[in-house]
Amino acid sequence: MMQTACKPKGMQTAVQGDAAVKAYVPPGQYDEFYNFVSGGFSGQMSVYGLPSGRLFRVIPVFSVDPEKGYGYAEETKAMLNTSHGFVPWDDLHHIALSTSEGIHDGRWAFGNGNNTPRIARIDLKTFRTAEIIEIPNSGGNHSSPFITENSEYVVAGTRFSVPMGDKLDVPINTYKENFRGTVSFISVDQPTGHMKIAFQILLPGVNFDLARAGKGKSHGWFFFSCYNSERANTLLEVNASQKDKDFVMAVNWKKAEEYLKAGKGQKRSVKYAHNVYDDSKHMATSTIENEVIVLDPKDLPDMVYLMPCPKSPHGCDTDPTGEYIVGSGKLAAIIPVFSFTKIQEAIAQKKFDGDYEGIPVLNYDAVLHGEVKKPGLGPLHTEFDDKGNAYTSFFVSSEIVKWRISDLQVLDRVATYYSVGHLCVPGGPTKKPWGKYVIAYNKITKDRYLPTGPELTQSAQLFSIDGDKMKLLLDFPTIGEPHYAEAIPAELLKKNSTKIYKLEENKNPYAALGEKNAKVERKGNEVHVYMTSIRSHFTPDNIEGVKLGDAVYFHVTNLEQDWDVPHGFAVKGANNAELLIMPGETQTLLWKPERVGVFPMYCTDFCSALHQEMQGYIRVSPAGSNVPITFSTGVKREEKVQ
Ligand code: RUQ
Ligand code: CUA
Repeated sequence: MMQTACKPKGMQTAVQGDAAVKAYVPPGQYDEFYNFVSGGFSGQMSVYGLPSGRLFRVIPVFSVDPEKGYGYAEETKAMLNTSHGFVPWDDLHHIALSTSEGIHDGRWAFGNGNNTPRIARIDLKTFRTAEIIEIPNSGGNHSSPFITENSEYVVAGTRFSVPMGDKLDVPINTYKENFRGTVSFISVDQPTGHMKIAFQILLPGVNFDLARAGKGKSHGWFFFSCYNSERANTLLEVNASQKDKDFVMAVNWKKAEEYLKAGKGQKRSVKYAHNVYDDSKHMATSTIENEVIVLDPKDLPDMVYLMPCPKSPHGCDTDPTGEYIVGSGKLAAIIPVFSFTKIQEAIAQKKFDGDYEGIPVLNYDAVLHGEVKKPGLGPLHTEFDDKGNAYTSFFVSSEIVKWRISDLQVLDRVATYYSVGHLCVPGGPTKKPWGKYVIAYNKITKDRYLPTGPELTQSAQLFSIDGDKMKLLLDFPTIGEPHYAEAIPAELLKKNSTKIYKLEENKNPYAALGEKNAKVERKGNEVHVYMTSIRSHFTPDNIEGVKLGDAVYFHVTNLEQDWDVPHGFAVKGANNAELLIMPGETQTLLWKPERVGVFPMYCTDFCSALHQEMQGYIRVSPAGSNVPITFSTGVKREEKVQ
């Protein structure tokens, strides 16, 4: 059997038969699935339709987005606050869609910020970021976010181990003594979704890579892949690849909950931000928290176990039944599959091969269901269908390999172009895979698209999995570098989608709920413009009395109560962004004019036939001038004109 995937000759012909029909969604018709795709180093999450691959929306999460004013509008700035101050960028790798009883429920999507460790919750009614919580005692929040069966917790594991507590200024080469890892269990309040760090588990200084919750029979357990068990602090490419086996870590989080209840946790002082967006105030608030509770498995037995796993495991995936846990060693030539039942037996019978830093190591053979032999090179991630099959991505050999969980037989393989990272089967990480497709998110695009200079588009590929053989249906470009993605039936979301924000529910303190309430007020050197927008004018659209040195706050309320009628707002020389204001919403742009003159402002979203008429002027006079504040639209409401 072909081991390394050579590129087939004439790969353009790799698409056969009815592929075009299967991926074609005629104009005006809806896609079958929403596909939530992480944006990698763009820091955002993007939403595509499947099977068409059409892009619907980029949801700003960890990075500012001038297109929507996210991170620029005064109301949204607090979303990007951290213990390091305002951080306008991050690296989003993984998506976790909320589940109830292990099945997608369509409430929220979670995403991780790797660089300045954070977890975000996106509300799937509004497709907006609703909450961001920073993770203390963490560095490179990669093993994150992964979700338990009923969305009780989203879990975040640190990639980098770091010094913590009060011993922070230590030589890097004291890694082995001073660096530790943590995994954090963040509770999710039902039904509001509000997040809270319930507890952290303190762990040896290895790197955590990925994770999955148990489900079904393994509900109450969590599995993490760990590499760098060598605990190297330099040249990891060599020094963290010394050992034949690293670990998959099994955490009994129900046990952790018992310890927590029994008061066995230690309070640690830390500093992290917790940011919440309020949909009625249309405004985010940021709170700095000062404490977490840490559980140490050295003192608290029966909570954490390690299982040897060949060569630097990356993906760690549990099948829909919860019985099987698949480890994927990036440098391994087999795929080990662990059995939850055997793990429980091995624990009961104490089949340990010693310990690692005080944590019991289970005997490899005792917990192994079996190994998939000769699957390919560089296994990374595994997804599942509803028929007992698994699909594993192979980075080095650029292929997807389908294999059967029961007898570990390889059933099919298909080439990807090129170097596939994550895979997505709709519902693949849940108890109920929706099946039908597998999508490959590739790291390299090479010659698949028209060249666009040194950087080529990022790329996804859609394959059908409803027959015996996987078939390539479609290539589609993606935003940022896609890592993990999830897909959910459109039916589960589309009926709940928010169409407008109700004006009568708008509690923004700067809202003008009607043109009569529009006004301009001076408070010292702040000028507050309470402005409204409706097709096709602003109230007010002529403003005078602003002076150099003033800070002008445009609080714009969109009075529309119709779906899909946002208005935009921009003013010449503003050195931040536009606003894009949804129907019924209020958003604020801060403008500090730096010269005297009359400055145009206009609506940036083509809202009506007279959109191009939706404009106005604001006059800026020299500092110390005595031009009074006046404002108007059409008829002057204040008589005195300079
Ligand atoms: S990762 S390509 Cu950042 Cu999820 Cu495996
Ligand atoms: Cu409002 Cu264009």
